[in-house]
Amino acid sequence: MISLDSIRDKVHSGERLSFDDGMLLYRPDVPLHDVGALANIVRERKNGNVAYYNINTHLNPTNVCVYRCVFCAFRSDLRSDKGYLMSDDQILARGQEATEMGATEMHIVGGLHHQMKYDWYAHLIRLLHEAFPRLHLKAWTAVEIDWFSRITGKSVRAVLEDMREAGLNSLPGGGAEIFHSEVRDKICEHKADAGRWIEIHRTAHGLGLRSNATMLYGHLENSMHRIDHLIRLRDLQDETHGFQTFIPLAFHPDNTGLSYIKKPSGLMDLRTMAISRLMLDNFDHIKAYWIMLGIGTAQTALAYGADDLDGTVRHERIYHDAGATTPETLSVEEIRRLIVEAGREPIERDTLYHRVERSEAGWRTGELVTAP
Ligand code: V47
Repeated sequence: MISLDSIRDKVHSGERLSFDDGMLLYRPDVPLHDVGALANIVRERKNGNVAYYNINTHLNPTNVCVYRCVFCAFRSDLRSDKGYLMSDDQILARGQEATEMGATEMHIVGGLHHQMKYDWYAHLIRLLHEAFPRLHLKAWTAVEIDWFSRITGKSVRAVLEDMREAGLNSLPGGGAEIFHSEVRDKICEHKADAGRWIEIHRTAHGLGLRSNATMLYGHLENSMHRIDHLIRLRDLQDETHGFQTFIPLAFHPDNTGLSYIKKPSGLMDLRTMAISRLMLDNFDHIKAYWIMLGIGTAQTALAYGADDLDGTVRHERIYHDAGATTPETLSVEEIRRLIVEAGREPIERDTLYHRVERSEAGWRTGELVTAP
């Protein structure tokens, strides 16, 4: 018989939680504090007293998109006043700004602009890589890789190889949304389905590219869909060990096709963070993306299973178009203060979780950060 006690025993002995365990943890009569305390045990076991951050920036080269995901406030039609497409000069200026502020990573995702050819997407990776070779380019979700494969007829593997040759270093975790077709068919029926998303990450991992994974929650899904999503990710991680970080993403309803839905509560955010930490026993890192959670909840999440706050960010549009009220950037001092206040030791990492060491001369990456 499953109970909180049987789950507690499993966590203490390092035994994997089942689908039914995950479902029980979502039950409202199971105290959030207990779920958080269990997640904190796993976080501590994997990452000690450390919490990570990086210095990064976002680039969304266009918001014009062929898809109409109902949860998205960022996309635009070509002829809308809101639609934009960045020029090479604008893109290079962003790289310059990132380099001047000491960023180690640029997170690049955007719309699928039907008039832009595959070559443009590869070109902008090359442009940035050649001009700023030290900037890690974490670019293109699996949905974008799928689109490139569709418009060229190339295999996913060939697209990933082209992009890597152009300068791509890893894949972000977006586009996963909710895998279960009961929900996916309602929120983003046109784009890459669950099987395709997973196949693309499997292929990337097979090529030695690391990636992240996300889950968009707080819209039409229920706890069964969320636990199903986590277990599909866990299964792939067992196979490839290519995921670095899992990022639960809270739905922001403003300006979307689901604006009648209320944003998930802080309690739901913390419960999902904790359950993610507990279910994904083979992921090293769980990220509390402060842009989306809000600063207070992200800081609290460091006691509910999260060991990473993402970075300084800057130029984020996807969440701000959907009503996020967080600032567009945080300084390194602010991020470090949030971590210290939460009782953790702040460590700057690069995208691949090497420690970053800074001096007057600039920055260099040190050893791989591993569990103590
Ligand atoms: O795939 C879109 C989500 C994702 C909304 O890999 C929305 O390090 C909430 O994946 N409300 C993109 N969410 C962001 C993303 C991400 C973020 C931070 C770090 C990393 C990483 C990846 O944002 C999309 C979608 O799931 N999204 N619209 C919205 N209205």
